[in-house]
Amino acid sequence: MLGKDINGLGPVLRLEEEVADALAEGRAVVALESTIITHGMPWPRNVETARQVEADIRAGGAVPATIAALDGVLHIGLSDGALERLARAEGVMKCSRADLAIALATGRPGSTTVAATMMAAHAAGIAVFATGGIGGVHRGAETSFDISADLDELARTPVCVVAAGAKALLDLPKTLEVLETRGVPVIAHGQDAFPAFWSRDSGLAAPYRMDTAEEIAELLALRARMAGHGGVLVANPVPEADEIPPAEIASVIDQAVAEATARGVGGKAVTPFVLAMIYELTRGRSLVTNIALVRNNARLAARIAVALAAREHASRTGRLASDV
Ligand code: PSU
Ligand code: MN
Repeated sequence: MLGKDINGLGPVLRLEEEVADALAEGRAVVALESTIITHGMPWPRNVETARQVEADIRAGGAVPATIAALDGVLHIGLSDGALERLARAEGVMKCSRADLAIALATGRPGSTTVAATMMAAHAAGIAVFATGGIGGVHRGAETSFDISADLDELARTPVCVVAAGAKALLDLPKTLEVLETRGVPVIAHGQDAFPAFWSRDSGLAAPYRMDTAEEIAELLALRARMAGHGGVLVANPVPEADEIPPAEIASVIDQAVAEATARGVGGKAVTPFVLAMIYELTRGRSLVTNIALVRNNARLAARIAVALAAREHASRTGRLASDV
């Protein structure tokens, strides 16, 4: 079925039937990105994780919608066969905002980053999105100007992104500064510190803290009424049992970033290169942590989407006086 023509993406948008039904009935839906599948994890752990994350969202009472560009169509929800094809494919385009139309126009397979997934989710009418970590301001950005388009997308597109903060391979203080400048609320879930992907504590305070999905849903409902509002970043720390403490991961990250610089790896290739290198250096432990944190984010995103759907239902049926 074709989606609504929001942002002009309507003609190329295809909502999987289950996703379309859930949206039409006002049930909870959680969007999922696909760059983590094609560029973030090795085969076959990538497809296993993608399936597991979808199952986690279902267990939380929401419908998963993994997003990718295939054959010139922007899919909102992938069949299991399409998911596996994407996970196995070589040469998939990593699509951020700048690349999405190219993948769609040429028919090349494209996986979506946080930025492109937000665009697609919003066009389809999905308000909540789970991922691993967002892109941000890279170390040395003062000379390289390498700042992920994820930050601009968070500023402009009204989707709630649930992530385990940002990877410590980025410059986290600068990332938080840019998010503030661009008007993006950053909320740590269940703790005061901004999490750093593999580690629970970046050593930086998050601007805000919320402890329940209901509180976050209330914020989203309120923000949805504000003109020109953009996204919200919910920073959810990796479960304690799965974290790699900052002291252990720091030297590995430094080594991987130094190697990327020495080999002249730049632009879109930086994050995949550094992630692969960290995987080697930690002998796979970084991947175990990565999988655990994505699943943890999927569970929280499902709770937020369920709380949001319940609120919207209540406001339609007039049960919440504040919403009438
Ligand atoms: N998290 C991972 N692996 C990834 C990414 C995040 O564990 O590959 C991806 C996300 O899709 C994110 C993107 O949006 O990296 C950021 O890339 P860039 O810095 O080029 O914008
Ligand atoms: Mn970049």
